[in-house]
Amino acid sequence: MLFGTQSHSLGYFNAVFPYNVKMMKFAWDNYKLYALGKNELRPLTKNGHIGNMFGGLRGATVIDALDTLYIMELEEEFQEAKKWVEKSFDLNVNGEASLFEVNIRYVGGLLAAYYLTGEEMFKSKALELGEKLLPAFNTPTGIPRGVINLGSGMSWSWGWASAGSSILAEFGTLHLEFLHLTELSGNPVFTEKVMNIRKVLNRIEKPQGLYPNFLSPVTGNWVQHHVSIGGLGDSFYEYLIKSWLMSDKRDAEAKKMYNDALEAIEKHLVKKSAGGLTYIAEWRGGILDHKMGHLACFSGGMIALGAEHAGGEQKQQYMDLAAEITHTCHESYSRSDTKLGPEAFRFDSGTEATATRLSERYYILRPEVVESYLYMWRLTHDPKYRQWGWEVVQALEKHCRVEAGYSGIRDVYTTTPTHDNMQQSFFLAETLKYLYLLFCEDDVLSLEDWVFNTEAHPLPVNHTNFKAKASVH
Ligand code: DMJ
Repeated sequence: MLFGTQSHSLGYFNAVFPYNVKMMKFAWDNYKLYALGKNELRPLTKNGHIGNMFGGLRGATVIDALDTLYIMELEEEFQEAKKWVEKSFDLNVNGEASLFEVNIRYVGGLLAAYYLTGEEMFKSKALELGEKLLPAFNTPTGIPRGVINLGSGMSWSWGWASAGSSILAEFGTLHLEFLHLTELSGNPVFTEKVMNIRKVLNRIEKPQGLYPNFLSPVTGNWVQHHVSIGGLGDSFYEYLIKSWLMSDKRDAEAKKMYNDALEAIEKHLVKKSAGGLTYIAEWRGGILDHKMGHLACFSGGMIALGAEHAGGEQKQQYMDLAAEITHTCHESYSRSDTKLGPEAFRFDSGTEATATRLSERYYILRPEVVESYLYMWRLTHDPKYRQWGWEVVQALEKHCRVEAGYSGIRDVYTTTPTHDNMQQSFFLAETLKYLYLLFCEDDVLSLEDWVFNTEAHPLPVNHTNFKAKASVH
């Protein structure tokens, strides 16, 4: 166990370190006080939010917070969360769940809690939940549908997804967790399901080498040619490079798919603005949309992580690209009045790294920009990444902290923002965890031994075999 046996040696900014822990405690204490057992806290009205993504499952914030509480050594709070999972987390539910969200938050959170603590209870709940996701794969191609009823096993596609299609970022973001489910259960079915997804993707022709975001689970053909490294596409690319890393660099197929995809992205989507900012545009049937979503800002970190393992000149080329994209994402923050970034920013009609539409000015406590700061810090040790992380901490305290927790804001371009009354569970899983790790020594959840799933839940690298109980260091 971590508690009581060690203390983290502090890095560069000693002051920030305990500060981040206090932020986590504040977020957790208020969730516990007003919303324990609901999925998320509404910090203005001081009540809980259930939402419609988790199919009747409750406690998204508890499961998402477990590993962050643990690594921050908030022992009492970790025990409270653990007790809730043990006594109150009910898996016998009925309702429409997002396969993707349940996998990344609940399965990922439970697996990470198991690997960090060795507590069997987390493992058995992860396996039980994993089993409930399997019927979503009963389609002609084996590409899962996006929505599943966890009680009946019925599954269907999102109403908004064109022509009954499945979403690349959703069916492409199961691999890490499903490999661990097989490892822990001895049941090959989980690995078979995700390897089949890979087979379908390898077989199908890619326009200009790019992966469109919508695929039919019936025919196995692309439904629409919209390509994005932001929403709808994002974590598919992330899971390719992380699958290779998690396999201790043995899964050569994943590495090749990642390299090929990144090459196509670089060729067709990476652009430079008149003001010299590098960004990744979206692609609609060959036409570029000069827009980057906040979600796309994870890519600085991903490209740096991949560059680390690229050979020769490519390593520097990708490291430069990663640094430029992270810089652009930082600009999207520093050009706002709150120093927090908008949901999407554009590079057209004289605009650079700024939201132009009212509907894109909000910030919902998302982690992607600080996620890239963490990877860039770990891989370059350029102190500016810690400085930028500290700016985010200050901005969160100033604009998002309210009496009973942290809230998203509706407009990053005003210093008197309106709050959206929602403390997202990923704020505790990701934003606060990445900010904390940014100020830790590199051996706390080292990048050699752990990969973070897309909700920042750490999963161990398969150095020899997964069974060896992992330790945080
Ligand atoms: C999280 O649930 C995950 O990071 C996911 O990959 C994207 N959306 C949110 C955070 O913004």
